[in-house]
Amino acid sequence: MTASEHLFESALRRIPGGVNSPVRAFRGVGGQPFFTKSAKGCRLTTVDGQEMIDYVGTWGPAILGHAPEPVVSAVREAATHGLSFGTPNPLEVEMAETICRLVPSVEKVRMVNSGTEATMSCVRLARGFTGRDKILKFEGCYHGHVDSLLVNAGSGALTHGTPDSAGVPVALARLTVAVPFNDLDAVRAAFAANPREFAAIIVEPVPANAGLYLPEPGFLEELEKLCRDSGTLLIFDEVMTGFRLARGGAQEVFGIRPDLTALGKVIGGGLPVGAFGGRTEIMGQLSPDGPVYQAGTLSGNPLALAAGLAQIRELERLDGWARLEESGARFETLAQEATRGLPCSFRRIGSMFCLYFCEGPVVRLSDAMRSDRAKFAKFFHRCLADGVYFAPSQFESGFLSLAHTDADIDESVRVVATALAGVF
Ligand code: KE4
Repeated sequence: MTASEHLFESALRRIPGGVNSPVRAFRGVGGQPFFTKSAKGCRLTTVDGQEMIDYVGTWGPAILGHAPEPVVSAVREAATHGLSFGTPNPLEVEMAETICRLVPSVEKVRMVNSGTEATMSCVRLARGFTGRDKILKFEGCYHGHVDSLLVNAGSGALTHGTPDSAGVPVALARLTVAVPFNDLDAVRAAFAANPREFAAIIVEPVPANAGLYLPEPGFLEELEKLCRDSGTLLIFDEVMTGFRLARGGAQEVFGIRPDLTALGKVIGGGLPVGAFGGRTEIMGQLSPDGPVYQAGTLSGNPLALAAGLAQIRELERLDGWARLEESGARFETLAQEATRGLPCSFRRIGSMFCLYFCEGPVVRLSDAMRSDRAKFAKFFHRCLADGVYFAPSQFESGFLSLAHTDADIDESVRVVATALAGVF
């Protein structure tokens, strides 16, 4: 029995599914998860000493690679001054000013401790600000395990084939309308059927929890217009894309100014952080100024903010976004060569990518669901055996980091090509 197998056997006795987050259980690909002993740069090392090139990057935060020196030393330094104060601290001001500088649609921002808290707070705030109850979301978009948003969700909710979660009251789920992404007719029909009843549209501007697909030209702009014309708020869930696709995230790439934005992952540098923010008049509804309550013991935690600020500082110093685009383009060129003529399709934006095991365009969930999950699982395990770790589900995105060198990328695609030869 390997050390990972022994640990998993113990984990199963005390942790549901042996994991603290469902997608880690490998249910989407079969087999058992490995246990990580350490992570540095673009590599993970398992408790059994296996080293692998990592394209999950702890689901997005490790944009500089794992344990980057500037982030580690910032956390170490912060820890010498205390771990948590429960009072305002200077880093909160610096982080708020940094987020507002980088994401101009965010005029005021509040820190929380996860992406789920960020989107949950955006929804409650939108309902409080508009006085409306209904939410429009898109099939396959995942916004964390928020009751109102676990309807036709993506990510782990998809992997387990239960798009709607048990435990979510039907009465609450009924307030959430889910339509296909990139389907403006469906959006317009939903608005017509619920005139001036939507508090908000919440959307992943680049859906990356059903693999990865892109907004078609004009789609996001039309959502912005529909919201403006109906007094509905536009919420961009940039927990994954924020500070990754560009300095100012997807909203900078696509030139959209949402009313509220949910953030996370990169701004925590690997420590638990989320954030939500937007127009001053909306954020002014938040307690203690306004009637919408939201709170958190560890919100603005000094270690998490020290990590996030160090990570953002390093990204700006290196102009990391330009370098990530270069690495992404290299990876894409090589991956397209490796998949040429095969019934699969590779797509990428910036440092995010996905290899679907189906042919033809993928522009919404129903397309992604055509993917051959058995073939994906075979591909995943062949790559893993050869030292390349992709997300253990067809319905996730892959991530490049600044720690992935050209040699790492070239080696990875060689492994991909060999794995594909064994699948087809
Ligand atoms: P967290 O609560 O997991 O920090 O963030 C939820 C969330 C919100 N919005 C988007 C767009 C997200 O991608 C996420 C979380 N992403 C998943 C990966 N698909 C986290 C991995 C997991 O659930 O273990």
